[in-house]
Amino acid sequence: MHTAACIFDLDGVIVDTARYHFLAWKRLTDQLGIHFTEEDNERLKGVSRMASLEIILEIGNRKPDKNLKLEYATLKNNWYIEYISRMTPAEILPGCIKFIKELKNADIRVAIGSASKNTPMILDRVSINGLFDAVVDGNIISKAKPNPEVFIKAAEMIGINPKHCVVFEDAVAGVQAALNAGMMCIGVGSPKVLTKAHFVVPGLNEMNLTKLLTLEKISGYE
Ligand code: B16
Ligand code: MG
Repeated sequence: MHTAACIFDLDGVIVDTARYHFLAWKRLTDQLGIHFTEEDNERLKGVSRMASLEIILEIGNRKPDKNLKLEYATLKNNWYIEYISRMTPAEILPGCIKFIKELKNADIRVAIGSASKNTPMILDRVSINGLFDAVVDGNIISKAKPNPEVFIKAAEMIGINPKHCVVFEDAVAGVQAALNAGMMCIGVGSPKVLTKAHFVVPGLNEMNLTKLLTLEKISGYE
């Protein structure tokens, strides 16, 4: 096989929005008197908004009712939107556009597979909404990563068999989702964290087409 499509997670792979998620959650936890650290924030990567809130409430040993939970999630999201609405194209992570353009020139389809409901706004703020053949995000899917729905849906939308897709992911739950979809997965971040990924690179600036094809060969996915 020759890779026919690459599916990119958004937060942590294309843009570094993890710090904005942290700032917004931190504002909420400070208000609630819950001790929440950057280390705790690592557990929220790739996890949906409501599931993230559940983790935070567990850390703080709080059990609010459903309505209060929705109120907390809305508060956090409003603060998050305040931060991301100020994002600029300069915040696209290094090497990302160059690699995606190289893939497109080689006739490889590119898609977004993100848990975030704020994906359209982020793509718009950093001016890359026209770059992808398909965008699958938290507004379309109902099952959060590690469920493979987000990546399977992306493959479906671009008309490519999942086994010919490669996923780029920065979160443990996202790597597992890619594997559950039967796709090759290249982790973006630390190999100590993304232990289940087929390969791990520190960032997309370390990727190019030749390297992708070489990794594909080694993995046995070719
Ligand atoms: P929202 P990804 C994920 O995006 C983030 O990693 C995760 O921290 C966040 O909770 C989730 O999106 C939901 O985001 O509140 O904007 O809908 O990494 O899958 O692109
Ligand atoms: Mg991510």
